[in-house]
Amino acid sequence: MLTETKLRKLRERLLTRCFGKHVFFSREVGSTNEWARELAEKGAEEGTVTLVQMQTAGRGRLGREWISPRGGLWFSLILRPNQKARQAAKLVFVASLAVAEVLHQKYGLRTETKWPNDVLANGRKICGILAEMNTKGEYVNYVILGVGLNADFSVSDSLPELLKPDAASIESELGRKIQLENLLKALLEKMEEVYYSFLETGFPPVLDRWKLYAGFLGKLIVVREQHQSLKGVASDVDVDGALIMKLEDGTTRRILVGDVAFAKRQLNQIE
Ligand code: BT5
Repeated sequence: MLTETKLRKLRERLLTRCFGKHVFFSREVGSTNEWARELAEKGAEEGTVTLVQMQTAGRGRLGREWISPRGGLWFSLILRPNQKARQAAKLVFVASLAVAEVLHQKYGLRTETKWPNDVLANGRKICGILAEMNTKGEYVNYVILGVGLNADFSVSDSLPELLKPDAASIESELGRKIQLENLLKALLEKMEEVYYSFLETGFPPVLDRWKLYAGFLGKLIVVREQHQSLKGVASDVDVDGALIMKLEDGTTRRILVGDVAFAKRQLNQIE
């Protein structure tokens, strides 16, 4: 379990320029994204992290709930990229790529990125990312990048019945506990490396790396938008971060906001 002492030691070993140099830690808060937003409003600098043992009001996208029992890695990162909002919206890919790479490289998990904000392990959701933004005109004031990673708890003991079939945790996949502070260290280092690559060389190289993990590409999926569902093949993610879908009638659709689920039946006629 994460403790103040372990985090103090972690800060001495952390190989980053600014990510995690300031870590605000608590046993329990409502949402680390909300806590980070309050700090950002007071001027907290880029790289500041809020981290907790458990959340009582963890949130997902579109007002959904994020279940955050003890043993998970629940944290948020404050970023202040000097960018337009449209570009900064792609930061969710930076975080999901970092998580997919770290879980694969450090623990050998078969990870996948799933558009727009999920990381899967062995086909089930192990991590969700919530990016929230505050803007000044066209430009970003700050971005809060929230990472919810099911780590040191067992899915069957700690998540509600409804979520169990589609959720994974590191403990359930590996059959053992890990050192959460070492995972946090690896994640902050990877996230910073990918973030600077994004700032210096732009989104396309990050997207190419992200696509190496994008197991949903080429598969038959159902996308739920606000008012409708679309079925078709996920053919690509473009340089704006939009999902490109080839529908059953042969037309192509570009989707900016939605949820992807895998369709049960694979259609041969869609190439
Ligand atoms: C997400 O939303 O996947 C973003 C989750 C971000 C959580 C982090 S934790 C740290 C930071 N502070 C916060 O308050 N939030 C961020 P979305 O794509 O909307 O997925 C939400 C859906 O995932 C829910 O409706 C459930 O179906 C499912 N879900 C909830 N908790 C889960 C869990 N622990 N593991 C797997 N699936 C879960």
